[in-house]
Amino acid sequence: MLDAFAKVVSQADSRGEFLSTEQLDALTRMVQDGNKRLDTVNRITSNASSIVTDAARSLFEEEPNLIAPGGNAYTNRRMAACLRDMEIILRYVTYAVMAGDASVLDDRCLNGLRETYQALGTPGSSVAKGVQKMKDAAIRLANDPNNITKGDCSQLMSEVASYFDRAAAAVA
Ligand code: PEB
Repeated sequence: MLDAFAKVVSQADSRGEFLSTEQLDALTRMVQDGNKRLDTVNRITSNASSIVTDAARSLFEEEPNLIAPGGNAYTNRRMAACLRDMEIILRYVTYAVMAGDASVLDDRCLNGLRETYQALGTPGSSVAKGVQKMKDAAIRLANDPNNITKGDCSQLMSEVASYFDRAAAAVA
């Protein structure tokens, strides 16, 4: 598990070189925008349960077969497992945003997830759709200009989006 700082250190060390100006500049920008990152993680974290349940409701509206008898989220046990999975994925996305690096998400959450869903007979494409719905809600929340110092968050928002896209692509 790496963060943006450890990542460049390890890359430079593997070449036996000092940190490059480009690497230093990128990290400087990350530090300068640090409050935006912390606010984003805070907003997503403190709204996690509604992000999960709203996305799940919307998914089941679009794919009612999932909650019909015989569906992959039918019975309370499977429904609970489904909501839990979405929460786990969202939690690892917030870790990746905090770290500024996808490796925690890759190593601890996404690695082998597709195979797990295949073995369980859980439709990965539906999980991916749920993840995309969480992405839309998370970006809407994080990018809300109300009650916060206004600034350009476009780069950070595309980074946040990329972690959700990565999770969706890993299971679709
Ligand atoms: C991944 N999910 C399930 C299981 C595992 C995971 C390992 C099997 C064990 C169990 O049931 O607890 N666990 C989960 C995860 C990590 C982890 C992400 C990462 C660290 O450790 N069903 C649907 C939807 C979807 C869904 C499409 C969006 O209809 C999920 C939610 N996951 C789902 C369901 C089960 C499951 C298990 C329903 C139970 C499957 C079953 O027992 O039939």
